[in-house]
Amino acid sequence: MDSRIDKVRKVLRTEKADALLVWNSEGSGQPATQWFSGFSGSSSMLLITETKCVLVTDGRYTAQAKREARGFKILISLAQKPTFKILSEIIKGNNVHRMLFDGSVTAYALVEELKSSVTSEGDTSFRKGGIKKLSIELISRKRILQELRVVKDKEEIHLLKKSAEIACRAFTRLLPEIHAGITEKGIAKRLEDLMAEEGAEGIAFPTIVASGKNGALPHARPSDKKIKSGELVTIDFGACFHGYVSDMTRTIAIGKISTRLKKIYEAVRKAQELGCTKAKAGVTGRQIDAVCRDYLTKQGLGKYFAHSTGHGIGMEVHELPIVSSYSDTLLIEGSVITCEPGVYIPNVGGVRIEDALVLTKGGNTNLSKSLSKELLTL
Ligand SMILES: [Mn+2]
Repeated sequence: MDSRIDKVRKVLRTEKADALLVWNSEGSGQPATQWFSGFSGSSSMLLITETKCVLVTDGRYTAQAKREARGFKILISLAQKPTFKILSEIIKGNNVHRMLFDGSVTAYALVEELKSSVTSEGDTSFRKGGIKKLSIELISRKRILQELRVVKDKEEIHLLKKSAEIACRAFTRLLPEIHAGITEKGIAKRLEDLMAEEGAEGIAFPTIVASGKNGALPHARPSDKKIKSGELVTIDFGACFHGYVSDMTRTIAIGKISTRLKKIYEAVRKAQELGCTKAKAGVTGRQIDAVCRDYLTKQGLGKYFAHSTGHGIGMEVHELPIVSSYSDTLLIEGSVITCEPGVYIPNVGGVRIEDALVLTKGGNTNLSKSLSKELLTL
């Protein structure tokens, strides 16, 4: 955890700021809080300065915070002493004048409350020190919490691998159970149960199962529709393991499918493989997106590929880096991204294939390589 705190302090120096505030309000900001401190509770306030690490939470989490957030000073908010009051005292006691927060995960209402609370006149704790009003500047650095997590360390890569392996094993067990006549919802439910059996502590996101024409909706919700022979079924799923998520997609055929669907499948498979081959440290998201998109365009399918090629993944399903046609940032070794081109044709169906890749200097490690991408007919 120390190197993570060091990263924050480096940012504080560049930004000439005295503290980073992470507000974890029933989940928002939670992954960052856990990443910095180890604390996995749903509600807390974390403040990191050049010399101190403080975690404020409530009575529900006293024991848990002490156990998980080693290296952090734990303070418990009470009705008589709410979090804002504790924060005001820390700010005052540590000469915090410029405080960073991540505007992309911190509620506007909270920032307003914070402003009025920490700068309010007449606060007794300030009067004692002879200060009537605190002058504090709140600076939003959008996505700073994800930026800090963009390069994964060894332990994180290990957990992402485990999370992917759980999902892969569950899918492998699911396949023999799939046949015409079962519903999309039934498949989704079974896959989620299998992931739990394989060791997932939860699902990364609600499983997508889209069959036949439903496959034309990239993020279709599983329905009561029964899958039929001649259809493609797209299954997009992931597990959560020790706070780290997996995300993968396979499209399978039920019985004999049309030549057109087969051609679409092969085009997506080839595009996805081109993307996987391109992905490595030193290239941009735009370059990976371009190889997939250009290939599909050449096949006359470009206009049916209506989303970006991938996204970063870690403690959140969608995090930095960006893997799309508008990202010119060079990808860094140790980042983990997905590669998931797809084709969605209204009233016909769709195909998506997705793997998560750990970027290395010369290439990448595919976290879902145990799942074949050859068209599987069940
Ligand atoms: Mn994805």
